[in-house]
Amino acid sequence: MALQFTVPDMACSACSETITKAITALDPMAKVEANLQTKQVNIETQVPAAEIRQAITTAGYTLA
Ligand SMILES: [Cu+2]
Repeated sequence: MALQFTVPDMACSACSETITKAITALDPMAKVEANLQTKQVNIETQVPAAEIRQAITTAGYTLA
């Protein structure tokens, strides 16, 4: 399942790293692409969107 989220407070590569790790902690097989310019995070995962959202929020980021 391909998910796409916008994370406006993802400002630098440390942010995208943190977000990527939060997602891969849930699903080690997940493919995560975070774009700092567009603030978009594209995720290919089997984990339900609600859980991915939760992980990003718990990591300290806000979803648009
Ligand atoms: Cu940052």
